[in-house]
Amino acid sequence: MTAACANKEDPALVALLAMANGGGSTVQGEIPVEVNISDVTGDPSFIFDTTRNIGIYITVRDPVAPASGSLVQILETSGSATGDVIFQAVVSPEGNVQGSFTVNQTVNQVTLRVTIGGQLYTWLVDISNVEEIRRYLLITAQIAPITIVDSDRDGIADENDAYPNDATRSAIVRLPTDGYYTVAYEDLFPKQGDADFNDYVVELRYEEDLNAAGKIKNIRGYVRHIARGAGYRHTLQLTLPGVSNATLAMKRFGFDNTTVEAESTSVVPVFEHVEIMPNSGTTIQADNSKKGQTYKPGKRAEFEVSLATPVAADSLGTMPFDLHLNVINTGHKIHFAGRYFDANGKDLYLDPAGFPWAILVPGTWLWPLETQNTHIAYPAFKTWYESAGTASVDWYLSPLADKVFQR
Ligand SMILES: [Ca+2]
Ligand SMILES: [Ca+2]
Repeated sequence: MTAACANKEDPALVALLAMANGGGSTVQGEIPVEVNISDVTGDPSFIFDTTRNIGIYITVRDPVAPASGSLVQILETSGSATGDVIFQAVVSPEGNVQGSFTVNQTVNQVTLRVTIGGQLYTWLVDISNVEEIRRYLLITAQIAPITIVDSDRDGIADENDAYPNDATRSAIVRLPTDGYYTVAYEDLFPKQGDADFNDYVVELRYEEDLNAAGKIKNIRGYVRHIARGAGYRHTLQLTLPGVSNATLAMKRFGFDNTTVEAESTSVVPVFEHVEIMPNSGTTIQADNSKKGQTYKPGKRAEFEVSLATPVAADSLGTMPFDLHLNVINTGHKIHFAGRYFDANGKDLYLDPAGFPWAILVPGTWLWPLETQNTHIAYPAFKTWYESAGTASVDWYLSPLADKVFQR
């Protein structure tokens, strides 16, 4: 953490304490809880990230003991009443939960929901500039033991367990929570590209299965090749750092979207440079990057990685993990920035002007037409990166219609 870190004031605290004393309706229980908030804020270095990972450290205790069995959840509400669970874990015997979750940079607020002794407590958490949510919840009364229905005895009640009969998994986290990410590469690395970000484009979403401790047990990926505005040929590869002996189930579909062309299951001793999409000369029927061209979707793949040992989400990095382009013609691999550095600490995947060769954009992004620089096609793009990601955070939603490929 940087020296600039500071505790973040949270108006929800005041509201909570008021409600714990009998007012309001958010606290749906009778168990009084005191909250110590020490969220960590900071100013993370900007590397063109449109998502971020936020750490979560929660301790739940009653006056005499850790409050074992308490369930901690993070929900991305986005205005909906219930919201999507983006993190879930039961506290350890010591009363602790430690983990992380991923949100788009445009998300400024999440819901922290803690179930203590069968009672539900919710807090809205302002996550602007927050890198870690750190909260100490002290229950100021004795809790009467309650019985929960937990068929697989993983500590997560059936009603909150996405896999009520599988003790190795308890939650499904969808990334993004709605729709897809668009992942786009410039393929001339190490030469600077023309920044049209249409050389190789896929749409992608992941699903993570979390175990009761909030660690990732399985990862499913859904990928479709959607543009190739380039002369080169490529394959798409995935590295999951530190993951060994995982089981990979891969299914590849034809252009009709439904015919299974290949299916395999294998144990991957070291999960490095695992091929997700084969030669790009075989996976798309049109380059989908010229003005007036009709969009023709390419082939897609679905895969599931079952980890031999669950891992903490932050060990895999930000979205889209280490998904990288292998350029067949040049022999170069092109990674997202922020992952590989030389001996002097210089990022190997930022060009001399500080630009990456790979970007991830939430949603169905319209990539620039051939030779149309992203700066021109997206007028707010420059504002975004010149402000180190603090202004025009949703720059990708406002293209100039005649400068981007219309799908
Ligand atoms: Ca369970
Ligand atoms: Ca379960």
